[in-house]
Amino acid sequence: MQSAIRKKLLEAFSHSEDEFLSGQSLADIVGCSRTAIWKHIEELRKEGFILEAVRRKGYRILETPDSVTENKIRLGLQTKTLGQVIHYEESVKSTQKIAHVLAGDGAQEGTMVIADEQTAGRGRLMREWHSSKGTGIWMSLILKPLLPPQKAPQFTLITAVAVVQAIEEVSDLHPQIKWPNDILINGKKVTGILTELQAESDKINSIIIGIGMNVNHTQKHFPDELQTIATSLAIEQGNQLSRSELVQNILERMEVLYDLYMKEGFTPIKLLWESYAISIGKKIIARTINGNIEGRALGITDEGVLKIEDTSGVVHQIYSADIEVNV
Ligand code: BT5
Repeated sequence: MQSAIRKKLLEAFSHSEDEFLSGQSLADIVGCSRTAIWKHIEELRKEGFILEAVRRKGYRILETPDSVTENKIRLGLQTKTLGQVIHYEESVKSTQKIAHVLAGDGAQEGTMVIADEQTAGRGRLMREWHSSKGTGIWMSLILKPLLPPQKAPQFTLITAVAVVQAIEEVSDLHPQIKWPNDILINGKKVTGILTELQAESDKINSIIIGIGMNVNHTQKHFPDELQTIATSLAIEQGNQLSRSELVQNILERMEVLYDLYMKEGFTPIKLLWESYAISIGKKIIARTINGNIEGRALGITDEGVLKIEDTSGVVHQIYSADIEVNV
């Protein structure tokens, strides 16, 4: 977590676009000495930011590194709550694990943990999540909605919509959502979402939303077992994308959708979700811990639960499963 000075400095640069900002005006905006400003500028340089300094004009940012550090995400981030506290680490076992500890210690709403690499990233049911260094977005976001725990699964669907919208914003791609937590492009998984809870019987304390997105992977980055099932945005788009811009977009979209959800409930989210969903109307198999259910996916309920009609016409409500489409 960084100082209030660094936060204000990056905000000033976010608003200045290509204009120079003099050392004195930065000192005034931020409320510190020119020497302090200079020290922060040096820190940014060490992190790979290229800053031009011109006598009598001041400073401007020419280039930023392709990183997902706190400074990089902060520069230009337009949210009120989400991502206002950022914990960046170069390498962690799992951002989800750290977010759980922070949430337990009373982290404020919108706190996020992000890492350049995870060595023990995980999916649902403790499955492995492959998170190679410098290639993807490995992040966990803490939300604290005043809601009962039964509502938590809806947050996977809200997040899925935010992720699809963010990808559409920065690329020409049109991802699809496979209920409940997969984002696919051309049938291959590009993002997985993991929603976990800290709750009492009647109220949520924190929701911890893990997002794993393959961004700049080439096919070589994936291990054998993922070769045929995983893809990245770069593979599909044909060029590399800025991970930090994607993170900013995810946070901004998520903030809008979260506000909408808290004001108007799940119905508007459901409509958006359905417009991106891959499985609706199709024949699917749902593999649940209680066995497989085969039939036609009818859609989701107002609670975000999947409805499947089997061959005898019975409609099943599925709360958690892995889905196979087009069987
Ligand atoms: C998920 O689980 O899809 C949720 C993934 C959440 C990962 C994020 S990263 C940040 C945060 N910190 C964590 O430790 N986790 C979260 P699930 O639906 O269970 O899918 C897991 C399955 O996806 C695995 O069994 C593999 O088959 C496949 N898989 C693993 N790594 C992948 C990757 N990088 N891209 C595509 N598929 C992958």
